[in-house]
Amino acid sequence: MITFHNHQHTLHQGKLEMFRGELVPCFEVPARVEHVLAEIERRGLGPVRQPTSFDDSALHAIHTPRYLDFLAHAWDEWVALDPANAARDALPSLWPVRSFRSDVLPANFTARMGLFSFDAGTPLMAGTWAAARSGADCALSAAQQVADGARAAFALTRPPGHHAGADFFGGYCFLNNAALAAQHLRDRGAARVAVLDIDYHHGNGTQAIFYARPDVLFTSIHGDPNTEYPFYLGYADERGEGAGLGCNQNLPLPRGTGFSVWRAALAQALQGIARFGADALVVSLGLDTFDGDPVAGFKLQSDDYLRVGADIAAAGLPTVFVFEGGYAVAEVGVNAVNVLAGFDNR
Ligand code: SP5
Ligand code: ZN
Repeated sequence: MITFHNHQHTLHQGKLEMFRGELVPCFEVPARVEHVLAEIERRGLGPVRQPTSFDDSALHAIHTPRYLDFLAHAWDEWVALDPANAARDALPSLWPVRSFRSDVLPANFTARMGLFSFDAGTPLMAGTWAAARSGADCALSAAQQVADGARAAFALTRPPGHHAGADFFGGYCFLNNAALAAQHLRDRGAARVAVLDIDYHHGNGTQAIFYARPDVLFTSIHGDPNTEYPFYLGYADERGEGAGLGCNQNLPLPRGTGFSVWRAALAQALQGIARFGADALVVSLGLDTFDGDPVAGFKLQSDDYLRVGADIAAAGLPTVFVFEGGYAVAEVGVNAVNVLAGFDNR
């Protein structure tokens, strides 16, 4: 399988995130991608290439103009607020919840940080835009490869993407790489595309982006939002709306779930994808379902990921894999490559 590696990912390197009233070291670190890359090379998974550059129009197919404009200039505005800000990451500290206006774009930068985000766990820094923009190119390059006839391709990038919506960041995500890949497959001729999200956390951004769309199925296996991040979306009764009704499938599972139950949910998700009649598949490949993950609660073991890849391959669809979460840093390379090799070797 070919991998598109984001050579600019190290430009995004958060210092601290808010957790239970304290700023703690970021879980989403550059070493995650370095471990996956090393394992790809060690196992001889296939060629590793730099992405090609895609036009901004691909971003505009998924994200709003005012959000993209905000992201591209956020760092400069943060430093303009106070020159001392150059030494610290930008984090939002207030949000327009119900009864506040979100139609007015405030001139104040702090107000715009809150308008375009949903948590205080996602620091933004000088290189965030460059890293995320190059990550979008990786996702689009992988989708292009599959549109051109490859059986599969892997976008190895960070920051991840599935929590980012049309106009908000959060959950360590800024641009929704999986959504960009799915839309690109649509634009290059796939009539129906399925997104299978197997990150531990519900892909609220991807779900929201495609919620009213009949041409993109979103299906996700994740920790029950009643107890697990991102909490406010991901329940089983969210089935899509309007023309997209029936094109959203959530399979929440309790914290502590092990592989046999998780695998049955995967079979259910793959049945939904077959029923939908997808021509192509995008997998949001989070590895935070691993037993040893520090921010999540499922119990998958490293060997299980070989079977995950083989089960996904059995769907028989051209497939774009997009790297998402997975914070057991030392094991994330083996776990990710097990999925990809399990897919390739089926
Ligand atoms: C892409 C992705 O996986 N984003 C996940 C974002 C989760 N952020 C909040 C995690 C909550 C932190 N819990 C820390 C537990 C420390 N023992
Ligand atoms: Zn996650």
